[in-house]
Amino acid sequence: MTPNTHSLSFKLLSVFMFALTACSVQATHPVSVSDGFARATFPMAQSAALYFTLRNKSETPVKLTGVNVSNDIASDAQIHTTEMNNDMMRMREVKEGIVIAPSESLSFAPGGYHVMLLGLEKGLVEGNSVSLTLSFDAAPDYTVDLPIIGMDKEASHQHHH
Ligand SMILES: [Cu+2]
Repeated sequence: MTPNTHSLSFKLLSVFMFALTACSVQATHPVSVSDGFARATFPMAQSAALYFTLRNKSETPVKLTGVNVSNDIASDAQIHTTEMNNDMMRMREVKEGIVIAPSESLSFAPGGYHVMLLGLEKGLVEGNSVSLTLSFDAAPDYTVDLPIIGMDKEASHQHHH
């Protein structure tokens, strides 16, 4: 190893160590999460939807394999997609996961992909937040806090499961 490459790798190592100690794993994670939110629900609501945008910053595909919330928020969290089926909007659980291509974004938004919370312990209250953990095939888990914003009164379509 020449002195030059040695000092370069030492620098890279220092940067890596700094990232590890100064921040959490999120700084070096191949996926970033932005624009996340949940809608407030009625107090007795059984389900709620979470939305966010994922971006794969790496040069290899990354697959979102699962989602999880703590049991004191909901008994289950699932990846859902919304499909038109004979003029009916239907939601389907995406058990196979979703691949995000390199440098691509994946939006979870009303009318499309969303994370569905099932068996809500209590309604989601505006101003609070939901801690959601995302799991990937080739990257560590990523936990993100999603703010709960006001109910969407006009577009409020109830989810039936
Ligand atoms: Cu759903």
